[in-house]
Amino acid sequence: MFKKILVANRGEIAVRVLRACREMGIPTVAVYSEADRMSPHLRAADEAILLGPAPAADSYLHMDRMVEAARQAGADAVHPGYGFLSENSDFARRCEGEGLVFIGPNSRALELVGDKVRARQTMEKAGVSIIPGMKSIPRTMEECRQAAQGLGYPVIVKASAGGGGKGMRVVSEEEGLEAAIEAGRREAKSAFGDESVYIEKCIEEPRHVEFQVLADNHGRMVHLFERECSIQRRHQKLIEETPSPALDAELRDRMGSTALKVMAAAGYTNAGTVEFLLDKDRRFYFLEVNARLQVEHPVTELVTGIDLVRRQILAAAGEPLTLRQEDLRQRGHAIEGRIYAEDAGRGFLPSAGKILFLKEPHHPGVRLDSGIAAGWEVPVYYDPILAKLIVWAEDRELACRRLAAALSDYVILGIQTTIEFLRDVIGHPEFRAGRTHTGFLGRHFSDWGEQRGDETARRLALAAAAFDGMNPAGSGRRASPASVAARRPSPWDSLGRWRMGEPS
Ligand code: MV4
Repeated sequence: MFKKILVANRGEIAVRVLRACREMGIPTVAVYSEADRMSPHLRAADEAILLGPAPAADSYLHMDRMVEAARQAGADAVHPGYGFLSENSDFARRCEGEGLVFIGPNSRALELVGDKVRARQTMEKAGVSIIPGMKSIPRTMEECRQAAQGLGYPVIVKASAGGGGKGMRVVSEEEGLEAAIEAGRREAKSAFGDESVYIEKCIEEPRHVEFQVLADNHGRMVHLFERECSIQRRHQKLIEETPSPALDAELRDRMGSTALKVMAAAGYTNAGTVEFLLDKDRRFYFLEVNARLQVEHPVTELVTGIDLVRRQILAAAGEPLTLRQEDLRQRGHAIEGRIYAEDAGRGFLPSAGKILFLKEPHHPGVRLDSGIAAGWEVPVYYDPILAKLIVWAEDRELACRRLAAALSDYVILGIQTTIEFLRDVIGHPEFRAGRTHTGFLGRHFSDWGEQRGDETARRLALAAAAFDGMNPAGSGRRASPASVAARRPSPWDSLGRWRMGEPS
């Protein structure tokens, strides 16, 4: 087993990975930027090394500094988490060259799945159904016009180096095609340094269903079923669940087998996810491979009982996979809500600042993966995810209720978060009915902020009063949160009960 693991990340995912290492008895080293000197992830590690200034390019994305930190600490493996360097094949190769084990897929597989057009070619050859579209990068506009006409509008322009929706444009008629291709090229060039774009048939209002795969270095592979991730806003996921309300045993079986076929064709190792689009007629298409541990991995852990980070570490150390597909089961239902430092009532504007007060929910069947603490300042430099609230229950309805209850008992003062927005989504009748698709939030929640204008002002006033009342250095007017809550009902009732010494 590894002598020491460097966790090349920050926030909740660094905490998550560091905890898995601790359970396994593996010493750890955390890294941090100047903006993260006080960050909670440092306390989850045995030691910590400063990478550099706050901007990610000077710290969490800086390969030389990362490798140097590993050398300095005497680490022999690196866990990249998600984002930052996690899907960078140059970094994976660099680690391989420095005698550091990259806890993720091998660099060849990383490279293949990072190139969308190459991945499509590979998957088609392997007999996997891909979205109808171009099989190579077009050279002329005429080629694009022909292809789009053949596919039928609407079509979608995608960046070959892309992913996550960058450089992507929907085109509803020929008139807009040329402009969309030009715009897509420019965006792809600036985002990925590669202006290659291609055209696919647009699948309308699809569901996003992905399959978790685990593979060892010896050709063994299993899938750990699906996650439904259709509740997104501008390619930022907000809620994920498993099982998907859209699958039955037969479809799940076919999609799972296809996911394994995809990963085998890519020569994939370690943990990864195969994304599919599922259309209204239950046809599914390969979309892309996410070559990392994903943000939403905990829902899979809760229904399968498998610790994915532990399995990643074992696989990277060369251990053979001991799981057998026929032994794996989905038990009950899990849902995750993502807590971002964003003002959902104002177009999800980032909301950085100090966390003045924090009360976390402790319900049965609740897991909280968090990277924050009271008194800590949320930096403006990084992805705004603060924490993930994940619940498990016997069935979907109970899981929804449990998540709603836990969200009601989750209080973060000082910054705006997505907590209330999540509670409203969970409570929506269409969500409860399982009728989710990638257009769900746009259809049902695009005016949420306007309805909530007064509510936000009221909440700010309550937050200020509550904080002043409990701060010994406050104004001394003693507007205790309990009295505030007594005059004004929810959402502070939970906080009020807690302050009165009655755990909620
Ligand atoms: C699509 C699509 C419809 N048709 N491709 C968005 C991110 C990138 N991973 C691929 N995406 C899409 N590709 C075709 N041919 C719709 C989306 C899409 C989407 C996909 C997954 C999850 C959420 C989404 C939200 C909007 C659009």
